[in-house]
Amino acid sequence: MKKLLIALAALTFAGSAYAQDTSFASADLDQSGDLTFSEVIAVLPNVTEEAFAAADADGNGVLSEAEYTVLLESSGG
Ligand SMILES: [Ca+2]
Ligand SMILES: [Ca+2]
Repeated sequence: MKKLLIALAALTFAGSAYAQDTSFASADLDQSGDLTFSEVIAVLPNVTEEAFAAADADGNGVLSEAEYTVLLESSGG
């Protein structure tokens, strides 16, 4: 029974680590109002440079909140 509780606690811990805050505000570390590639991969490590460039609709090299929202949706949340 004790082993089961430890396993459950470990699962709960893994679950909270997975549920990372990917909101625009928390991703924008320097609060510049847009996200650089390094800011994006800090919260979404699976995003490639290609995916970042594809989400950058106006091609200015950074993602606005609207562009980031599109990226979040296309990367499956
Ligand atoms: Ca920023
Ligand atoms: Ca942009």
